[in-house]
Amino acid sequence: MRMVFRWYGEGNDTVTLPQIKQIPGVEGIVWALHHLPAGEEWPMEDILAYKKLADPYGFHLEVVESVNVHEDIKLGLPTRDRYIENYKRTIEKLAKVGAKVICYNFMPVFDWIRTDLFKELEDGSTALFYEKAMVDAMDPMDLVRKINENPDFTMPGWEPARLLHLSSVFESYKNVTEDDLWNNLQYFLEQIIPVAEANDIKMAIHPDDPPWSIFGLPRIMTGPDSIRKLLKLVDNPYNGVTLCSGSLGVNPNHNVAEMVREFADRIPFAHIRNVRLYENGDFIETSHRASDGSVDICDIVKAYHEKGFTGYARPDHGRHIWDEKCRAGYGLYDRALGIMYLWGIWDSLERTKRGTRV
Ligand SMILES: [Mn+2]
Repeated sequence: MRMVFRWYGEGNDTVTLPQIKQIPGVEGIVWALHHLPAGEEWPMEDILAYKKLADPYGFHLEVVESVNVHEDIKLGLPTRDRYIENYKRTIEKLAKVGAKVICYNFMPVFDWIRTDLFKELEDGSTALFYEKAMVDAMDPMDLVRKINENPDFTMPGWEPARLLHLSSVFESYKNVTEDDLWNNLQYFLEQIIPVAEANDIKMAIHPDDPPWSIFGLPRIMTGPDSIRKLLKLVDNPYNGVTLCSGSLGVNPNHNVAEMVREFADRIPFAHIRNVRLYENGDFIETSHRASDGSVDICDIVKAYHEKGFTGYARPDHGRHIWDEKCRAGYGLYDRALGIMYLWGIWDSLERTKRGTRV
């Protein structure tokens, strides 16, 4: 397990590289050029500027999250070919700074959805919260307004430019079915995977968050059946999954550890975090500790360990604790605690396996 930590870049993150350097066992940053709209080819000079920031700390740039997929590709519009070409050129450039994994998603319109970014937990910390009844009853434009009331940072997937055109994008999806979305994903992957393979970069799709349809939009990366289908769509080791225990874990029927055991050799990147589910379908993100949430983090780490996992892992999100002011879900403290919990499980498994000191 190779630990990495998401960082949004200079002036775009409250956490600093010197701070990340002091979290035990973090070897690289998970990064992206967040200022670019989806679909654009990433300029080499911007990529190199990022490398220049990471180099003094010895952090590698092997995990990129995300290179976003342009809406026209998801919609299967004729204009998609231009954006797919840009994507290929970006892959080639990323290979030049040592990228090994590109995380992306194929969710229409919205990236992740929550109804409260700072919901208070019993201990006074706050965390990302999803109220099912509210989303079910909500006009998506209300959600956009709500998100825009927190203008401190632009959120990945929620860029203002993108939200501006929301109603027209919604309109475009009116007649797009799940099958259409699968076909469009296949078209994309059939072109992208050979380029990824030639550049030794694994493509790792992130499951939908939450893994079900919202606002009547089709969603296809929702559980083990979709992962099986995805892996066969283009059956190549460079076509893989970012297995996110937090996204997949909000469906009480999902056993994420079993998914690790089934798909291990096609998981180049693991997102490992916990979430607490309520009977009414609501959920809140919790500490990583297994007993604090509904997802068995111990068994998930055990499954990775059994499989001899050598891919990358990140603690994904954390709560906001100790009065930290930070991006929602992306503070320093709780993610650092999460990493130490994951290492604690991993190291003890490693010691048991070797029957000796780690
Ligand atoms: Mn995730």
